[in-house]
Amino acid sequence: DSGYNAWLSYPKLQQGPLYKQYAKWCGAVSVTEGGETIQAALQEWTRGIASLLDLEAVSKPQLEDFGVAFGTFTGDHPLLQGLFEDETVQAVGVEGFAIRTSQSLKCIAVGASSQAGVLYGVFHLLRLIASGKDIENLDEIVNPVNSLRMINHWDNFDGSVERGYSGRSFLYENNQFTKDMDRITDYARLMSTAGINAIAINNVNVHALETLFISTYLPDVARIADIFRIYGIRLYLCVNFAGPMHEGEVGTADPLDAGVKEWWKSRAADIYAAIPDFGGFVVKADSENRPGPFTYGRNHADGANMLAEALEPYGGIVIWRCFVYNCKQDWRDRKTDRARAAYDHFKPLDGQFHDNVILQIKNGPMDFQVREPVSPLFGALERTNHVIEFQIAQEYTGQQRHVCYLVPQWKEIMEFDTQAKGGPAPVKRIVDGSLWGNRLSGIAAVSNVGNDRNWTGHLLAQANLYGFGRLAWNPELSAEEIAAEWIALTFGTDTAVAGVISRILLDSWEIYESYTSPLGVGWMINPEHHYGPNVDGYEYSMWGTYHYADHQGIGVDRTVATGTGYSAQYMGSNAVRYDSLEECPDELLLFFHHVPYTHVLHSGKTVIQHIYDTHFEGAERAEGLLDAWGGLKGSIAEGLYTQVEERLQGQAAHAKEWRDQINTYFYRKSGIADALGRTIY
Ligand code: BDP
Repeated sequence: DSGYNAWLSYPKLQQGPLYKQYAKWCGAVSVTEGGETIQAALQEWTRGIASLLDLEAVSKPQLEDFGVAFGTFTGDHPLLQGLFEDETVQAVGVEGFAIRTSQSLKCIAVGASSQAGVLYGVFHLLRLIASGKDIENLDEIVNPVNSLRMINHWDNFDGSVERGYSGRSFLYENNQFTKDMDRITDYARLMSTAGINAIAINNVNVHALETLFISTYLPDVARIADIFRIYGIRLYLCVNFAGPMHEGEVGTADPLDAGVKEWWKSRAADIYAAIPDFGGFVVKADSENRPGPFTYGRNHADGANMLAEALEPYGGIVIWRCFVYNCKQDWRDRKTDRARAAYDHFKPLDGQFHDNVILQIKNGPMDFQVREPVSPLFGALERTNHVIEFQIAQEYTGQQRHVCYLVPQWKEIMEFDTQAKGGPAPVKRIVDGSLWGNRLSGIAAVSNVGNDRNWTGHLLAQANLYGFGRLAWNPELSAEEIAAEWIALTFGTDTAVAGVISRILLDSWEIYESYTSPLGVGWMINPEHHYGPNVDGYEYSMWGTYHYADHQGIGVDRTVATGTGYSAQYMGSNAVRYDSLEECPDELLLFFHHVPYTHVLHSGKTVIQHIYDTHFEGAERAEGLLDAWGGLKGSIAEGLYTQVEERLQGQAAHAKEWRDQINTYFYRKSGIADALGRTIY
């Protein structure tokens, strides 16, 4: 009841025709290959079947009657050899799988090119069963669309988690690595069954002791990598660009210095001796007070390429973050614009990065707000590997005290047509590498897990973690489909229960947006911890996150004629649309334009009335989420029910706080009364 098993809960299925069908096929399983990943797949299968069907899946070398068989194509399984013809084998990529029901052979077979593919395929079959799908006629080839499907931990060695909302780290405590390898194993199971194949285990802000992860603490890192490997996951580390200086060995971190290059090369040699399949480095440089190549008058390509050379002999990669901006800007200067920064820094360097460098670009130009336009770097980088970065951790979207199912937001971003290369060029086709033919590509996201028993604090935030993995695997899945999968795997197949939870999830982003910062302007949160309303929290600070509200109007002028010119970083009609007050979509109006409160939106409402209406409605709808959940009492496990109920109670109350602060602020600034005469203080 704690939620610990998450989407590996395998809720018991009801008796009935489908149950009979499953029981017929799942009573026996045949696996002939050794290897720890295959064995992990077998374990997952027997565990799943035992729980879903209350059935012991008897493992035998050869099936005598109906059963399931799985393994790699090059393994020695006679059934698999006979069942999958060459054409199928060739169509299955390195991490993909084929799954087929053969009535004549009385077998459901899962075949793959790699052991990891087998694991993905086995879980696919478990998911079909848990979701109540027919398995009599399966015939599918499934390959992941994105090659890198990555989770970034922001865990610190002291056990804290930067922007962590689910307790503390389960990787470290008191500057020591965890000894709880069972939890690491369960974590790896969760990640791989969601489709994740890469995890960076430490914070992008690398502190002094964490610089030793690539030296002193390598044996500890290797122990985690050993577990990840079983589940098809490569381990990555965040490194400090000034690493060579921290240990006092080299007096500089200049990327063109021979001593610095040597230092990184010898670190790489040590790492690969300990972890032969080490993924590579993730780097935050010259950003928010982190060291970087700028100190030495070098650029980001110099910095990234130097590290790339060190990793190249081993097939390692450098993931270099584009979250680079001036966090000490003068707030009185209306021409400086943080939104411009990533493009201004990295577009001129396009084509200068080595083949084993990937740029990691946050989905929007600012910082994971509830609403932002898509980063204009997508589409603009023609000759550089890059991935998109999402934030599963709900830093700005309710910190896992509010429910905010982010898959719809990510979907919208992935579908955005950048118009690159003459278009259509949706972000999903850029990050999967197909538009520009990138060798390396994919999706990364900041993790939302911690040592809370249910991993994510808010039970419903598990849907974001699962959903991220699934979307990275296949961006064509809809937010509804992903929610349905997660609900079935977590709560079972009761359609009434599923209907309620699905509605809560699917409405939640819109609801959260409606009672927080309006019309794409963002922020309005308390400085530092970023929770709760504070309209002017960052207004006169140096972080570059402004709304410019005065008694006449609000919004950031990012137009070409009178503003920061940010709108011109987009291509084609996107640039025109965002730049134009008439055409700019309502939900992004205040991101691009400074307007009077009386400006009329496409919706027909004035800006001020929109603010009032959405905030009244939002708080009411937050209350409605609690009511909806209340209807599930008695239909789902008590422990799961109460933990969500508590969070939804908190959300409903907090939404009112948001409503009142935002509405009051703008009522006082504008002096314009609510057209519906509701009380605003
Ligand atoms: C911001 C967080 C900060 C991170 C930074 C980053 O507030 O804690 O270090 O992003 O992505 O959202 O590097």
